[in-house]
Amino acid sequence: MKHFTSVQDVKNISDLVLEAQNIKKNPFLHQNLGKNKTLGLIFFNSSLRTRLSTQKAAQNLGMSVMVMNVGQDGWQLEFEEGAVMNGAAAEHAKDAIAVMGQYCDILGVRSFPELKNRDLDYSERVLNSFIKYANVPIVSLESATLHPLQSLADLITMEELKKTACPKVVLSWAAHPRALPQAVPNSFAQWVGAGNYELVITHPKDYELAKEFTKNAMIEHDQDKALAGADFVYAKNWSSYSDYGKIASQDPSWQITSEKMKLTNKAYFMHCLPVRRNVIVSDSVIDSPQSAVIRQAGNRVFSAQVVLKNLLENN
Ligand code: SN0
Repeated sequence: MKHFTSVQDVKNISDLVLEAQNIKKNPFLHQNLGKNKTLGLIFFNSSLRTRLSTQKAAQNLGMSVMVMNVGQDGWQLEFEEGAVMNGAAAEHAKDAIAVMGQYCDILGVRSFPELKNRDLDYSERVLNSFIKYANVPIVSLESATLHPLQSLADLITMEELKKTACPKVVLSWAAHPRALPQAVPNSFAQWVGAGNYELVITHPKDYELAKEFTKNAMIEHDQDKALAGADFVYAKNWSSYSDYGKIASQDPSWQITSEKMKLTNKAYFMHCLPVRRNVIVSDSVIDSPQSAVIRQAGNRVFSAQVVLKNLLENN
């Protein structure tokens, strides 16, 4: 593994999940692997779980960590090649990123999409600038289109909880007051689609995700039909991909409630968090014993740790 930005950077998903499970059993086994190595975590956007879990994972490997909120504390960066920099941006990304690479052995970066220009967001300009200019391994901490550390933690969680060899996993859209990225659902569909699961995605019309990520999924617009017999229900809002970045529906009936969970095979409820309670999911579901959200968040440490371990060993 040279960088970690999508499932495509992983040779064998089940081996990686198994290795993460072994790390979970013995998190301090490799506490000297990262000695004298520095991880830089660069945030263009807010974070709670990603920041803390990745920091903890690095500490478990003996690394030291530097965190910077470039969105707030840094110079405004220019990403355009050849720009005449007489505007608001004080520094070109290629200079700033090359400098960060001088201080760090691995860099993690979070850069959400702007949800205005689809081609620009899906070109992953910020993430790819880090890969191009940092000269060190790059870990995506959620890019414009994908959130691989979350998806890996989701797979670790489902492998812990599954009761059958090939569980039915339902990714359900739910309404939200704001326009959110497609990164979490794209990434979840990509990872689950590559594993041993039956994946069904349910959403209102006009919420189709980019086909490149959902090719191994069945799309079912009737949420009740989709939920029937599910072993895992993964709720998430996303904004429209076709009418890019827009909210196409505010229909509250997509909320995951106890009634809907009754249609499933005593499914576990999953969400990446942060979640809008009683909008995306009712308190009765997220506070029930079937809720896996805290376990998922806990597994973020081992998802980050297995990735950092591999990057330290191979670079
Ligand atoms: C982000 C998203 O990609 O949907 C991060 C999830 C890990 N979520 C949000 O921005 C939620 C913001 C809100 O107002 O609920």
